[in-house]
Amino acid sequence: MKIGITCYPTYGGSGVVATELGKALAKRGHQVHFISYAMPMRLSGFLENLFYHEVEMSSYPLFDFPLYTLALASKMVEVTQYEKLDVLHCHYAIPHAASAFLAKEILQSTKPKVITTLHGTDITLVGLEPSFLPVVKFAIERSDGVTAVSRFLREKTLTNYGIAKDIEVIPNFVDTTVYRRVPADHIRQRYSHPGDRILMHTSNFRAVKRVQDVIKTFAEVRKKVPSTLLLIGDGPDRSTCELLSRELGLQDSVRFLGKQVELVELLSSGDLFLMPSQSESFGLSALEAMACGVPVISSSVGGLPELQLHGQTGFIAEIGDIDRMAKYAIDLLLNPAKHQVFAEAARLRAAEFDSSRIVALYEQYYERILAS
Ligand code: GMT
Repeated sequence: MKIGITCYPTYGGSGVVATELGKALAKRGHQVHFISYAMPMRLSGFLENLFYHEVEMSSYPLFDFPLYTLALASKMVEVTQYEKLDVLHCHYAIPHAASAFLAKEILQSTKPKVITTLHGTDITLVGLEPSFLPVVKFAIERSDGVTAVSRFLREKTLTNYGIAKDIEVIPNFVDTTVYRRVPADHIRQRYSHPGDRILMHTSNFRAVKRVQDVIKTFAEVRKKVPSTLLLIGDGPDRSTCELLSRELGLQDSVRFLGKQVELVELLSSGDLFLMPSQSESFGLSALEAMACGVPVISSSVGGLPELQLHGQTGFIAEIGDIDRMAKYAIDLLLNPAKHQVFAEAARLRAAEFDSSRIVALYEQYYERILAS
C-alpha cells in the first residue's frame, strides 16, 4: 500500500504512535509518506520506503495567523497525486482530519481513503471548544475510517459529539524488542545516591499530567524509602514543579532531565513509574515503562484501566489521592519480592501491546477500508 501519514511532529504521544506506525509499515514493505510541518521527532536516519514531505508555510502581511490547515490540505493533494497514495492517515483530529477532507474533495480521480485516529485531547478537551466542535464532528463523520486508541475514547467520541459511526479501537503499541529492561547502573550512579530506589515520570508537563502530584507523592514516599525522582520531559508546568521541589526541600532528590529521545536506558533504571493524570486516553508512556519492567502507579482516568491491571502491573488510585498513591508506592518499594512479581507482570502485559500485533491490526483495517 501507499500510505500518507500526518501527525504532530513534536514531542507527544500521538506523534510517537504515528511515527512508529509509519516506520513499522515501511519495514513491512509499504511505501509511507509523512506529511507535516517538521520532521517527526523519531524519524531520524535513512529508512527504506519512508519519505517526508514538509508543508511549507508562506507568510503574507494579511495573514495574522498561519493558515496551516490549508497549506496541509494542498500538500496532501500534491503528494497524493504524485505518489498515488491509497490512504491518508491522520493522527489527532485537529486540524488534520479537516485538511484531509478538503484534500479528498479537491482530488477528482485519485481519491485516497481518509482514516482518522483519535488520540486524546482532540476529543476530550480542545475538540469540544465551540470554535472547533462542528468541524471536528464533521471531519470525523466524513472520514472513511476512524480509530480510537482505547474503548474509553471511542465511547467519549460517540457521546460527546453525538456521532453514529463505527469507530475501531486499535490500542497504542510498543516494540518490546527495543523497549526492554537493559543494564542501567550508570544512570542510577549518575542521578541517585547509593541504595536509592528510583521513581520516574515522563510527560509534556501540561496541567493535565498533574506533575505536581508526582512530586507530592514522591515527597511522601521519601519519608519512608530512600529514593530519587527522575522527571523526563518539558512543558508549561516545569517551572512550577521545580519551585515545588525546592519548597519541599527535595531539590537534591528530584532530578529534571528535560526532553530525552533515548528512553530505554532511562526507563530501565526505574523502580516505579507515576502517572497521576487528570485525563489520559491511553497512557503510552506508561506502556513504554511497563515494557521496561517498571510497575505503574496511576490515576483511574480514561483508558488507563484498560492498560494497567490494578494489583498486578501496578496500582490505580483516584485523581489527586496523593496519600493512596504514596501508600501503594511504599508498599511495592519495601517488598522486593512483590515488586519483582509486579515488574514481571508489567512486562508481560506490555507484550500484549507489542507492535508486531497492533501494526497488523492497522494493516487489516486499511485493507478493510480500501475494500469498502
Ligand atoms: O491528546 C493529547 O493530549 C495529545 C496526545 C499527544 O499527542 O501526546 O496524547 C494523547 O495521545 C497519546 C497517544 O495515543 C495517548 O497515549 C495519551 O494518553 C493521550 N493524552 C491524553 O489523553 C491526555
